[in-house]
Amino acid sequence: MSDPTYTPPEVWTHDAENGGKFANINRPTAGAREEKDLPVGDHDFQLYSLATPNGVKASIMLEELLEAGHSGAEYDAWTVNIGEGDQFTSGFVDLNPNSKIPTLLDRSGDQPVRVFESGAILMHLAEKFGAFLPTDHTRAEVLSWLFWQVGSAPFIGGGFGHFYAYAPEKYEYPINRYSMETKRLFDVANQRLADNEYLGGKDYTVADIATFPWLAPFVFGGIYGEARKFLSIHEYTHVERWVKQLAERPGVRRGRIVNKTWGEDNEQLLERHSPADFKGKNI
Ligand SMILES: N[C@@H](CCC(=O)N[C@@H](CS)C(=O)NCC(=O)O)C(=O)O
Repeated sequence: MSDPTYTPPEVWTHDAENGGKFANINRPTAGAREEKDLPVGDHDFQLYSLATPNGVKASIMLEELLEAGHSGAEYDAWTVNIGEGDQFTSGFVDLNPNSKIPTLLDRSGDQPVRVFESGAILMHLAEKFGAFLPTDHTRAEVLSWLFWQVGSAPFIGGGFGHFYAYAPEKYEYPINRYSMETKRLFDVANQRLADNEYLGGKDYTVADIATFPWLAPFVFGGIYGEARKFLSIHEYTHVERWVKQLAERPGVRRGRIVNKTWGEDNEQLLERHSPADFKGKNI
């Protein structure tokens, strides 16, 4: 049991036995814990990821680029099992000192380039291929929504999801705080999508690619237990319209299962190296 009268000590120390879902991998330090290289395939783009909401932003973007005819966006996608600590190998940390998926290695230019942070990956690919990020006066609006998403995801995942679904006990205060914030964020998107087909305006952009993976699981259910009901997600009808519309896109359908290691067999794709890997999958 947690102590409701807890008074923080003068200096915080790490308690590895706190019982939280990720207590075994969480530590207050950065850096590699194990010497191990990453696998590398044939394509210019190497994606190291897992099909979490942050992870599929990158695979959806790559599949959307391919769908739009940018054949140079062919990529190898490798599963990083974050529950087993793959993000703390020396190879991964060399690409991402923050030890989080998704992480991209771009070998298409003179020098290999590492890109970490999902928002940076989306911008890097959008600029490289000249797609899904306008260059006219609407660019700032799209970037505003992209950064809104990246900045607000921790309140939904690390805040609401953690305390509602993952914490070892239910604590009323953080659940109230992050439920309110998650609903407020849904309302922001709902009001925007009431008057606009897409978050950035009239075109589908990186802002939609970043936001869809976080909002869709609440609309369809299947994230954080009964969160859909608990947060009355059915109230956000414009978000629901937009989620259902985007879920039909072939690039979204493929990207969502890349590096998926759970669910039905025909909805998992542990590694992706070519379009043929989707054969027989339920997409
Ligand atoms: N701000 C980062 C967040 C990425 C992130 O939180 N990734 C999670 C999975 S969704 C992760 O790798 N967690 C592993 C860990 O915390 O050790 C981004 O947008 O790329």
